[in-house]
Amino acid sequence: MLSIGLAGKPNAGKSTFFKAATLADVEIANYPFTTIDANHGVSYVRVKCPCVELGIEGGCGRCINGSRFVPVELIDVAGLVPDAHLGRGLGNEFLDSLRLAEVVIHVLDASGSTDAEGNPVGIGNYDPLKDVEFLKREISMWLFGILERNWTKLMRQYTSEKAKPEQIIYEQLGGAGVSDKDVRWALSRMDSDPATWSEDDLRRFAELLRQSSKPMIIAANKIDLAPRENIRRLMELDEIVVPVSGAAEIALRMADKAGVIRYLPGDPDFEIVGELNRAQKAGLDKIRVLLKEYGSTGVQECINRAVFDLLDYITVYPVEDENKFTDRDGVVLPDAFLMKRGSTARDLAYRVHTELGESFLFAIDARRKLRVGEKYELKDGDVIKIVATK
Ligand SMILES: Nc1nc2c(ncn2[C@@H]2O[C@H](COP(=O)(O)OP(=O)(O)O)[C@@H](O)[C@H]2O)c(=O)[nH]1
Ligand SMILES: [Mg+2]
Repeated sequence: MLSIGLAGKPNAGKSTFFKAATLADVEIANYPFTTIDANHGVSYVRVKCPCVELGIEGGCGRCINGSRFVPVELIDVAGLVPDAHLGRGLGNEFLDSLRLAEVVIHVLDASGSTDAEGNPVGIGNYDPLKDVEFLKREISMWLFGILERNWTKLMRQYTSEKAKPEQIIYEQLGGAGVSDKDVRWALSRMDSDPATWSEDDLRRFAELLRQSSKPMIIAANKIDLAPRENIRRLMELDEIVVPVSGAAEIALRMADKAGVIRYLPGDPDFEIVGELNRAQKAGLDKIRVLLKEYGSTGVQECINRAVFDLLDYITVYPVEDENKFTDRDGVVLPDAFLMKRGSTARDLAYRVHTELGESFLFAIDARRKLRVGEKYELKDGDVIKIVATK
């Protein structure tokens, strides 16, 4: 499953975001579990289910009024402080939990009520823009540390054994969730031979590796408290910045679970359907004002933008019956797979089952009833039947 890391300084709101994003109603969670352990949970991207466009009567049973929730893993990385890569505040241990993450949501306290170390200082007394660069630096310096530890040895291997630098570097970084593609991309942006690099060059290289292997989106959290000026300045940055209130999202999901409102994660509004006391009503009224201003609480938007905008994934639906859009047992659109844009029909076959990948003959684009070959590039929302020799 695709992994998303939540990182940031202490008290920025990571655990609140984590709790909100992993608190799923039974209807949404057509996945067996939502909590893996205290820091690993299951969240969902929200996509438009093809069953609506395909005109499937009565819907597919796997979506809620056309909204489909596809599971992703969320990791709550404990708070990082400046110089975490040097081991400050248990830094390295926490950085290591980012190994699995393909993308990072930087949860940032946009209200300016916590200082660089996460200590409370009162709203507006710290400039949240100062936090934007710190996390990037910690992650790239963590990667730098892994490389630097063995750099001399690695370069000796490279020059004496004529081994390929991308291979040596990739092996050294293997555990940090850096792909060979990331290494090749970063190398292509350096203008000299690795054997001649200074320490500064190696730092620059580590930062390139970070950009490629741990791209980052900013969750400008606590918008319910934040001075509007802070949000405006954050939105002007050359980054993906999403205004967020993790606290509001928790309140809405709990109220939905309790049956007093109807709300789907990511919705721009909610409907009151149960009895509310005065305090609950006042709390929800405040949240409604926030939703009107920002369009949503931002939690779902962060997950979606991380997966679809930053990582460039698409959603694909394998079926066995291209006319009824079902599996063998008649379940309509049983599975939704997140795959990298550029993936092919054969990649999908492998994803369903190794055997299906190996015995692949051709595929059928079920929407167009069109036969396509192994190299066919999957499109977002494709419904595909794989035909194999066995
Ligand atoms: N007002 C408000 N408070 C929040 C929000 N998110 C988190 N908090 C509060 O900020 C504090 C730190 O939150 P927590 O999730 O524990 O931060 P972490 O250390 O990053 O995991 C707690 O008191 C939360 O209730 C939010 O969206 N709005
Ligand atoms: Mg926490």
